[in-house]
Amino acid sequence: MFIPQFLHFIVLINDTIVAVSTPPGRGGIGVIRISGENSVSLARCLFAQTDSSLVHARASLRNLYHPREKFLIDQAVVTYFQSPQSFTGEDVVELSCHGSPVVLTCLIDELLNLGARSAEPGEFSFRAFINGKLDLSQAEAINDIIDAKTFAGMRQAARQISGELSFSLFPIKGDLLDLIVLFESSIEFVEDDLDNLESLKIQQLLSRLILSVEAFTNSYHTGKLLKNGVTVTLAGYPNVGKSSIFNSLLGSERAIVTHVPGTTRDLISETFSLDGIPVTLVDTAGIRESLDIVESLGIERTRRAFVDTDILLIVLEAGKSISDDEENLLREVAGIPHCIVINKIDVGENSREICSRFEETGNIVEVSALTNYGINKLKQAIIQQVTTDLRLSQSEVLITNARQHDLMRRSFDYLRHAQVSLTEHLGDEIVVINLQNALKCLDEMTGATTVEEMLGEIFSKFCIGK
Ligand SMILES: Nc1nc2c(ncn2[C@@H]2O[C@H](COP(=O)(O)OP(=O)(O)OP(=O)(O)O)[C@@H](O)[C@H]2O)c(=O)[nH]1
Ligand SMILES: [Mg+2]
Repeated sequence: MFIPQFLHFIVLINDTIVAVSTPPGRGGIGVIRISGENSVSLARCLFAQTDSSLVHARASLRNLYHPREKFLIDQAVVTYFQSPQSFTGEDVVELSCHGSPVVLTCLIDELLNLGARSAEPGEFSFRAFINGKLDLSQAEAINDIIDAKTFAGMRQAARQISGELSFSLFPIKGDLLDLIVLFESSIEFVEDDLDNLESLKIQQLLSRLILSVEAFTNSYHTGKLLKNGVTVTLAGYPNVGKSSIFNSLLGSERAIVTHVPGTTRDLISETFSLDGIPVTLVDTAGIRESLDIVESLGIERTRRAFVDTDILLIVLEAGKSISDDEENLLREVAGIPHCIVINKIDVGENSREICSRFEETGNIVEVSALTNYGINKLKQAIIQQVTTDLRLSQSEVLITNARQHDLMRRSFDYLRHAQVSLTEHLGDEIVVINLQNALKCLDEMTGATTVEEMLGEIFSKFCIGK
């Protein structure tokens, strides 16, 4: 029978799986994880016959032997977790060996010979989900914490692993369920028509629910930011000091700086962390009319970089008025969130023209890349541009992936439809269908109701051994 890739491990859930859970290569320790009903008997094939039996949640130092040829392979700390008190909910044995690829490969080969199967990517977490040890948002957060690029991203993922997202959804789902029951009973028992007071209460409850779901939906902006970060691109006329600012922000002499206009020809990008947010900073070729073929190609790339950026830092030079080229650039990027950076403030005054021109928007920062004056202020301006309320990331549980966001947004839409149907008296049946759909979306967030195809997609993104 042909089994689609994503259903492979769903079908073969009863066998015992094995994988190396630590990264490839040499290291202090390499961990082999075995999960399934034969875990203990498989592990015991590696022990000396006289070795004592495994005790739940106790680590013990053991010699591991080749099962057929009986030579010693390694000494390892062996830990056993008895079903259901394990990560996967099944019997799990972990062999913490020396981190040698040869040792690990030899042991894995022998465990496979003895009848274990190589785990698929994410299969340990999938089994934990199937056995009720984790809900879907917790399982996704395991991947997030492994992939976390920043401290803030790690904190968010840790909160989701502990189940905070699911926990925050409970009251919303509870209220939604109450509403559904109320409407269903009013449909079933016509004489139980809702009186005015009850109608008002329902309207209020529905408005509250909409606000809560909307807040979750909107939190994706910050959640995505903490997880994936932002792209910040420097733009401006040649020689205004873009590469110098690039280096100052990074705190390293990454880009070449000279007094020759047109020094930077290609895009240069580096990633750094700004208050816990991963920032990809891009230096570009200065924009001007150029007959030089290399410079023109660089300018073309600069323009393409504008499309992919989240924020532009438009660099102007202190003491100079805005040139025609700069006017064109300002027009070109008018729709992109940006911040005006006046560089070389050590040698020139910020011109009155620039001050009055950008006074309204307020996003001007004066810096000197030469002396580092104003660079911290520029960092703050970037953060402010990125998110108006970073405190949110510290105090709230956020939606951090596209799947969760899509479900939240759909739930929000259904609730709004329910509200409109209610105010326009389109009938209780229509209201209740919308409420049920809204609840279904929230259930899918944690995997209470999820199609198999979706499960395959989520878990296949995990690495092997997780
Ligand atoms: N006095 C002063 N000079 C600066 C400052 N920032 C940069 N410069 C000088 O300005 C010149 C150009 O600097 P770059 O950083 O290469 O300018 P750029 O905008 O990257 O130039 P292109 O790559 O040609 O587009 C260099 O000689 C820098 O030393 C500053 O804040 N003050
Ligand atoms: Mg440059």
